[in-house]
Amino acid sequence: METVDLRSDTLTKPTPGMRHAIAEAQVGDDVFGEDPTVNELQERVANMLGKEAGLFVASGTMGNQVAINCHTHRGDEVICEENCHSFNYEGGGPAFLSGVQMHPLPGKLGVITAEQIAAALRPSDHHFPQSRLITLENTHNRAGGKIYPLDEIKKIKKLADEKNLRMHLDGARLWNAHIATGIPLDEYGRYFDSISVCLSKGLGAPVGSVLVGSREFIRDAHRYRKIYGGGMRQAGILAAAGLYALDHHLQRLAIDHERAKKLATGLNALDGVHVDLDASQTNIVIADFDQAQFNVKHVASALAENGVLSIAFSQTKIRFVTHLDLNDQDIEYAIATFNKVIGKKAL
Ligand code: TLP
Repeated sequence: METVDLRSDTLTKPTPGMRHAIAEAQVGDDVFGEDPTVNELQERVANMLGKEAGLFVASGTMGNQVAINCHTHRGDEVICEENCHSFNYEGGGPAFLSGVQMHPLPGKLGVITAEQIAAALRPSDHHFPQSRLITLENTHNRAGGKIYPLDEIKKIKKLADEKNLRMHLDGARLWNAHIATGIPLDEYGRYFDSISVCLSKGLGAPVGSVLVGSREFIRDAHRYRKIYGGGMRQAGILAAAGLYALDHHLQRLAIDHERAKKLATGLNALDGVHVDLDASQTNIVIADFDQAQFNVKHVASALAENGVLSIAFSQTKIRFVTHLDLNDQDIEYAIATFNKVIGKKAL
Protein backbone atom coordinates (compact mmCIF):
# COMPACT_ATOMS: atom_id res chain seq x y z
CA MET A 1 0.00 0.00 0.00
CA GLU A 2 1.12 3.50 -0.78
CA THR A 3 1.98 5.76 2.17
CA VAL A 4 1.38 9.48 1.86
CA ASP A 5 2.74 11.18 4.94
CA LEU A 6 0.98 14.50 5.48
CA ARG A 7 1.72 14.76 9.21
CA SER A 8 4.33 17.52 8.91
CA ASP A 9 6.86 19.18 6.64
CA THR A 10 9.44 18.26 9.28
CA LEU A 11 9.39 14.65 8.05
CA THR A 12 11.39 15.15 4.87
CA LYS A 13 14.65 13.27 4.41
CA PRO A 14 17.77 14.85 2.87
CA THR A 15 17.87 14.42 -0.91
CA PRO A 16 20.92 12.87 -2.65
CA GLY A 17 22.07 16.38 -3.67
CA MET A 18 21.78 17.58 -0.08
CA ARG A 19 23.65 14.54 1.21
CA HIS A 20 26.42 15.31 -1.28
CA ALA A 21 26.61 18.92 0.00
CA ILE A 22 26.81 17.56 3.56
CA ALA A 23 29.63 15.19 2.61
CA GLU A 24 31.63 17.94 0.93
CA ALA A 25 31.13 20.60 3.64
CA GLN A 26 34.14 22.52 4.97
CA VAL A 27 34.01 22.38 8.76
CA GLY A 28 35.71 23.78 11.86
CA ASP A 29 34.86 24.17 15.54
CA ASP A 30 31.85 26.47 15.64
CA VAL A 31 32.17 27.10 19.39
CA PHE A 32 35.43 28.81 18.42
CA GLY A 33 33.54 30.55 15.59
CA GLU A 34 35.71 28.65 13.13
CA ASP A 35 33.23 26.69 11.06
CA PRO A 36 33.25 28.39 7.64
CA THR A 37 30.00 26.75 6.50
CA VAL A 38 28.11 27.78 9.64
CA ASN A 39 29.50 31.31 9.26
CA GLU A 40 28.41 31.40 5.60
CA LEU A 41 24.89 30.22 6.46
CA GLN A 42 24.51 32.73 9.31
CA GLU A 43 25.67 35.59 7.12
CA ARG A 44 23.52 34.54 4.20
CA VAL A 45 20.30 34.22 6.17
CA ALA A 46 20.96 37.50 8.02
CA ASN A 47 21.46 39.24 4.65
CA MET A 48 18.32 37.70 3.20
CA LEU A 49 16.30 39.05 6.14
CA GLY A 50 18.04 42.43 6.16
CA LYS A 51 19.66 41.91 9.55
CA GLU A 52 23.22 42.49 10.79
CA ALA A 53 23.91 39.02 12.11
CA GLY A 54 22.63 35.46 12.42
CA LEU A 55 23.08 32.47 14.71
CA PHE A 56 22.65 28.83 13.72
CA VAL A 57 20.55 27.09 16.38
CA ALA A 58 19.45 23.49 16.82
CA SER A 59 15.72 24.03 16.33
CA GLY A 60 12.88 26.49 15.91
CA THR A 61 12.12 26.06 19.58
CA MET A 62 15.66 27.05 20.51
CA GLY A 63 15.49 30.08 18.20
CA ASN A 64 12.28 31.32 19.82
CA GLN A 65 13.37 30.61 23.39
CA VAL A 66 16.79 32.21 23.01
CA ALA A 67 15.12 35.27 21.47
CA ILE A 68 12.55 35.55 24.28
CA ASN A 69 15.34 35.37 26.86
CA CYS A 70 17.41 38.03 25.08
CA HIS A 71 14.52 40.49 24.86
CA THR A 72 13.11 40.18 28.39
CA HIS A 73 13.82 40.28 32.12
CA ARG A 74 12.29 37.94 34.71
CA GLY A 75 8.69 38.88 35.52
CA ASP A 76 8.13 40.60 32.18
CA GLU A 77 5.16 39.87 29.99
CA VAL A 78 5.23 38.68 26.39
CA ILE A 79 2.20 39.39 24.24
CA CYS A 80 1.32 36.64 21.80
CA GLU A 81 -1.60 35.03 19.98
CA GLU A 82 -3.27 32.23 21.94
CA ASN A 83 -2.64 29.49 19.36
CA CYS A 84 1.00 30.31 18.67
CA HIS A 85 3.74 27.70 18.86
CA SER A 86 5.82 29.36 21.60
CA PHE A 87 2.84 29.44 23.97
CA ASN A 88 1.49 25.95 23.20
CA TYR A 89 4.25 23.65 22.03
CA GLU A 90 7.54 24.71 23.57
CA GLY A 91 7.17 22.99 26.91
CA GLY A 92 6.38 26.15 28.87
CA GLY A 93 9.81 27.44 27.80
CA PRO A 94 9.12 31.16 28.35
CA ALA A 95 8.30 30.52 32.04
CA PHE A 96 10.88 27.77 32.51
CA LEU A 97 13.83 29.42 30.80
CA SER A 98 13.19 33.16 30.90
CA GLY A 99 10.91 33.57 33.94
CA VAL A 100 8.39 35.54 31.90
CA GLN A 101 4.66 35.16 31.54
CA MET A 102 2.93 34.92 28.21
CA HIS A 103 -0.11 37.10 27.68
CA PRO A 104 -2.08 35.27 24.98
CA LEU A 105 -4.68 37.23 23.02
CA PRO A 106 -7.46 35.61 20.99
CA GLY A 107 -6.59 35.88 17.31
CA LYS A 108 -8.56 35.59 14.13
CA LEU A 109 -6.83 32.84 12.18
CA GLY A 110 -3.68 33.46 14.22
CA VAL A 111 -3.72 37.21 13.66
CA ILE A 112 -3.89 39.67 16.55
CA THR A 113 -4.27 43.36 15.80
CA ALA A 114 -2.40 46.44 16.96
CA GLU A 115 -5.64 47.58 18.59
CA GLN A 116 -5.91 44.39 20.63
CA ILE A 117 -2.30 44.65 21.70
CA ALA A 118 -2.68 48.32 22.68
CA ALA A 119 -5.63 47.37 24.88
CA ALA A 120 -3.66 44.55 26.51
CA LEU A 121 -0.60 46.62 27.46
CA ARG A 122 -0.06 46.98 31.19
CA PRO A 123 -0.01 50.35 32.89
CA SER A 124 3.35 51.35 34.22
CA ASP A 125 2.67 50.58 37.87
CA HIS A 126 4.50 48.24 40.20
CA HIS A 127 1.46 45.96 40.55
CA PHE A 128 1.70 44.84 36.96
CA PRO A 129 4.12 42.79 34.97
CA GLN A 130 6.08 44.89 32.50
CA SER A 131 4.90 44.42 28.91
CA ARG A 132 8.18 43.97 27.05
CA LEU A 133 7.87 41.87 23.92
CA ILE A 134 5.38 41.05 21.18
CA THR A 135 5.83 37.74 19.33
CA LEU A 136 4.01 36.96 16.10
CA GLU A 137 3.98 33.77 13.99
CA ASN A 138 4.14 33.86 10.18
CA THR A 139 2.93 31.66 8.63
CA HIS A 140 0.65 30.54 11.44
CA ASN A 141 0.74 26.82 12.05
CA ARG A 142 -2.49 26.19 13.98
CA ALA A 143 -4.37 28.64 11.79
CA GLY A 144 -3.62 26.47 8.76
CA GLY A 145 -0.62 28.23 7.25
CA LYS A 146 -2.23 31.67 7.36
CA ILE A 147 -0.01 34.53 6.21
CA TYR A 148 0.18 37.48 8.63
CA PRO A 149 -1.06 40.55 6.74
CA LEU A 150 1.84 42.98 6.26
CA ASP A 151 -0.37 46.00 6.95
CA GLU A 152 -1.19 44.66 10.41
CA ILE A 153 2.49 43.93 11.08
CA LYS A 154 3.29 47.57 10.20
CA LYS A 155 0.63 48.84 12.62
CA ILE A 156 1.93 46.59 15.39
CA LYS A 157 5.49 47.79 14.76
CA LYS A 158 4.35 51.41 15.02
CA LEU A 159 2.72 50.65 18.37
CA ALA A 160 5.83 48.77 19.53
CA ASP A 161 8.00 51.80 18.69
CA GLU A 162 5.66 54.16 20.54
CA LYS A 163 5.53 51.93 23.63
CA ASN A 164 9.15 50.84 23.58
CA LEU A 165 8.33 47.16 23.06
CA ARG A 166 10.48 44.60 21.25
CA MET A 167 9.18 42.51 18.35
CA HIS A 168 10.10 38.86 17.68
CA LEU A 169 8.85 36.79 14.75
CA ASP A 170 8.51 33.02 14.85
CA GLY A 171 9.24 32.68 11.15
CA ALA A 172 9.53 28.89 11.14
CA ARG A 173 7.63 29.06 7.83
CA LEU A 174 8.36 32.66 6.83
CA TRP A 175 9.82 31.21 3.62
CA ASN A 176 6.32 30.04 2.68
CA ALA A 177 4.84 33.50 3.32
CA HIS A 178 7.57 35.06 1.17
CA ILE A 179 7.01 32.67 -1.74
CA ALA A 180 3.22 32.91 -1.56
CA THR A 181 3.08 36.73 -1.40
CA GLY A 182 6.25 37.80 -3.19
CA ILE A 183 6.95 40.13 -0.24
CA PRO A 184 10.75 40.30 0.08
CA LEU A 185 12.20 38.64 3.16
CA ASP A 186 14.03 41.82 4.12
CA GLU A 187 10.74 43.72 4.02
CA TYR A 188 9.47 41.39 6.75
CA GLY A 189 12.84 41.90 8.47
CA ARG A 190 12.26 45.66 8.82
CA TYR A 191 9.49 45.21 11.37
CA PHE A 192 11.11 42.81 13.82
CA ASP A 193 14.03 43.02 16.24
CA SER A 194 14.59 39.29 15.79
CA ILE A 195 13.36 36.52 13.52
CA SER A 196 13.78 32.77 13.82
CA VAL A 197 13.53 30.86 10.53
CA CYS A 198 13.58 27.06 10.20
CA LEU A 199 15.61 25.09 7.69
CA SER A 200 14.05 21.77 8.72
CA LYS A 201 10.45 22.42 7.65
CA GLY A 202 9.47 23.30 4.08
CA LEU A 203 13.10 23.74 3.05
CA GLY A 204 13.79 20.07 3.78
CA ALA A 205 17.07 20.28 5.73
CA PRO A 206 17.46 17.65 8.46
CA VAL A 207 18.30 19.99 11.37
CA GLY A 208 18.42 23.61 12.35
CA SER A 209 17.11 27.13 12.37
CA VAL A 210 18.73 30.53 12.09
CA LEU A 211 18.01 33.37 14.50
CA VAL A 212 18.75 36.83 13.13
CA GLY A 213 18.89 40.34 14.58
CA SER A 214 21.28 43.17 15.36
CA ARG A 215 24.92 42.39 16.11
CA GLU A 216 24.32 43.22 19.77
CA PHE A 217 21.25 40.96 19.95
CA ILE A 218 23.15 38.06 18.37
CA ARG A 219 26.02 38.54 20.85
CA ASP A 220 23.50 37.95 23.67
CA ALA A 221 21.82 35.11 21.75
CA HIS A 222 25.19 33.37 21.39
CA ARG A 223 25.54 33.31 25.17
CA TYR A 224 22.04 31.86 25.73
CA ARG A 225 22.58 29.27 22.99
CA LYS A 226 25.67 28.12 24.91
CA ILE A 227 23.79 28.06 28.23
CA TYR A 228 21.02 25.95 26.65
CA GLY A 229 23.64 23.45 25.48
CA GLY A 230 23.31 24.49 21.87
CA GLY A 231 26.97 25.24 21.14
CA MET A 232 27.80 22.69 18.45
CA ARG A 233 31.21 21.87 17.07
CA GLN A 234 31.65 20.81 13.40
CA ALA A 235 28.09 21.92 12.69
CA GLY A 236 29.05 22.82 9.12
CA ILE A 237 27.75 19.43 7.99
CA LEU A 238 24.30 20.63 9.10
CA ALA A 239 24.72 24.19 7.85
CA ALA A 240 25.70 22.80 4.42
CA ALA A 241 22.29 21.18 4.20
CA GLY A 242 20.72 24.53 5.01
CA LEU A 243 22.71 26.35 2.33
CA TYR A 244 21.79 23.65 -0.19
CA ALA A 245 18.13 24.00 0.79
CA LEU A 246 18.20 27.77 0.24
CA ASP A 247 19.67 27.22 -3.24
CA HIS A 248 17.38 24.38 -4.32
CA HIS A 249 14.24 24.21 -2.20
CA LEU A 250 13.08 27.77 -1.60
CA GLN A 251 11.41 28.57 -4.92
CA ARG A 252 9.78 25.14 -5.12
CA LEU A 253 7.64 25.91 -2.05
CA ALA A 254 5.12 27.24 -4.58
CA ILE A 255 4.55 23.60 -5.60
CA ASP A 256 3.73 22.66 -2.00
CA HIS A 257 1.24 25.53 -1.89
CA GLU A 258 -0.48 24.38 -5.08
CA ARG A 259 -0.73 20.85 -3.75
CA ALA A 260 -2.11 22.06 -0.40
CA LYS A 261 -4.74 24.02 -2.31
CA LYS A 262 -5.77 20.82 -4.11
CA LEU A 263 -6.05 18.96 -0.82
CA ALA A 264 -8.00 21.84 0.74
CA THR A 265 -10.44 21.97 -2.16
CA GLY A 266 -10.84 18.18 -2.16
CA LEU A 267 -11.58 18.13 1.57
CA ASN A 268 -13.87 21.14 1.48
CA ALA A 269 -16.01 19.46 -1.16
CA LEU A 270 -16.93 16.67 1.27
CA ASP A 271 -20.16 16.84 3.20
CA GLY A 272 -19.58 17.76 6.87
CA VAL A 273 -15.99 18.91 6.30
CA HIS A 274 -14.96 22.54 6.23
CA VAL A 275 -11.62 24.04 5.27
CA ASP A 276 -11.16 27.78 5.65
CA LEU A 277 -9.75 28.47 2.19
CA ASP A 278 -8.84 31.97 3.37
CA ALA A 279 -6.41 30.49 5.87
CA SER A 280 -5.02 27.73 3.61
CA GLN A 281 -2.67 30.05 1.75
CA THR A 282 0.52 28.02 1.99
CA ASN A 283 1.41 24.38 2.76
CA ILE A 284 -0.89 23.60 5.71
CA VAL A 285 -4.50 22.48 5.52
CA ILE A 286 -6.69 22.28 8.60
CA ALA A 287 -9.94 20.45 8.02
CA ASP A 288 -12.75 21.05 10.47
CA PHE A 289 -15.12 18.10 10.85
CA ASP A 290 -18.76 18.36 11.88
CA GLN A 291 -18.75 16.71 15.30
CA ALA A 292 -22.28 15.39 14.83
CA GLN A 293 -21.09 13.33 11.86
CA PHE A 294 -17.46 12.52 12.60
CA ASN A 295 -15.07 11.51 15.33
CA VAL A 296 -11.74 12.93 14.13
CA LYS A 297 -9.67 10.25 15.86
CA HIS A 298 -11.58 7.63 13.88
CA VAL A 299 -11.19 9.65 10.68
CA ALA A 300 -7.40 9.98 11.18
CA SER A 301 -7.11 6.23 11.93
CA ALA A 302 -9.21 5.25 8.92
CA LEU A 303 -7.07 7.48 6.69
CA ALA A 304 -3.93 5.95 8.17
CA GLU A 305 -5.23 2.43 7.53
CA ASN A 306 -5.41 3.50 3.90
CA GLY A 307 -1.89 4.93 3.97
CA VAL A 308 -2.70 8.63 4.38
CA LEU A 309 -1.07 9.98 7.55
CA SER A 310 -2.28 13.16 9.26
CA ILE A 311 -2.44 14.65 12.75
CA ALA A 312 -5.68 15.15 14.70
CA PHE A 313 -5.20 18.69 16.03
CA SER A 314 -8.26 19.03 18.26
CA GLN A 315 -11.68 17.49 18.90
CA THR A 316 -12.81 18.57 15.44
CA LYS A 317 -9.68 19.34 13.41
CA ILE A 318 -7.16 17.36 11.41
CA ARG A 319 -3.97 18.89 9.99
CA PHE A 320 -2.43 17.95 6.63
CA VAL A 321 0.92 19.42 5.52
CA THR A 322 2.51 19.27 2.07
CA HIS A 323 6.29 19.07 1.60
CA LEU A 324 9.27 18.15 -0.51
CA ASP A 325 8.90 14.37 -0.22
CA LEU A 326 5.50 14.25 -1.96
CA ASN A 327 4.62 14.13 -5.64
CA ASP A 328 1.47 14.80 -7.68
CA GLN A 329 0.37 11.14 -7.53
CA ASP A 330 0.57 11.25 -3.73
CA ILE A 331 -1.83 14.19 -3.71
CA GLU A 332 -4.23 12.40 -6.08
CA TYR A 333 -4.03 9.29 -3.92
CA ALA A 334 -4.75 11.35 -0.78
CA ILE A 335 -7.79 13.01 -2.38
CA ALA A 336 -9.10 9.66 -3.62
CA THR A 337 -8.64 8.30 -0.11
CA PHE A 338 -10.51 11.28 1.41
CA ASN A 339 -13.41 10.51 -0.91
CA LYS A 340 -13.32 6.81 -0.14
CA VAL A 341 -12.91 7.08 3.64
CA ILE A 342 -14.57 10.37 4.59
CA GLY A 343 -17.04 10.53 1.73
CA LYS A 344 -18.79 7.40 2.86
CA LYS A 345 -19.13 8.77 6.44
CA ALA A 346 -20.19 6.74 9.50
CA LEU A 347 -16.87 7.55 11.19
N1 TLP B 1 6.09 22.67 14.58
C1 TLP B 1 5.88 21.26 14.48
C2 TLP B 1 5.20 20.74 15.75
O1 TLP B 1 5.89 21.13 16.88
C3 TLP B 1 3.78 21.19 15.88
C4 TLP B 1 5.06 20.94 13.25
O2 TLP B 1 4.98 19.75 12.91
O3 TLP B 1 4.51 21.87 12.65
N2 TLP B 1 7.38 27.47 15.26
C5 TLP B 1 6.42 26.93 14.51
C6 TLP B 1 5.42 27.81 13.87
C7 TLP B 1 6.38 25.53 14.32
O4 TLP B 1 5.40 25.01 13.59
C8 TLP B 1 7.37 24.73 14.92
C9 TLP B 1 7.35 23.23 14.77
C10 TLP B 1 8.35 25.35 15.69
C11 TLP B 1 8.34 26.74 15.85
C12 TLP B 1 9.42 24.58 16.41
O5 TLP B 1 10.36 24.04 15.57
P1 TLP B 1 11.28 22.82 16.05
O6 TLP B 1 10.43 21.60 15.93
O7 TLP B 1 12.43 22.87 15.10
O8 TLP B 1 11.69 23.09 17.45
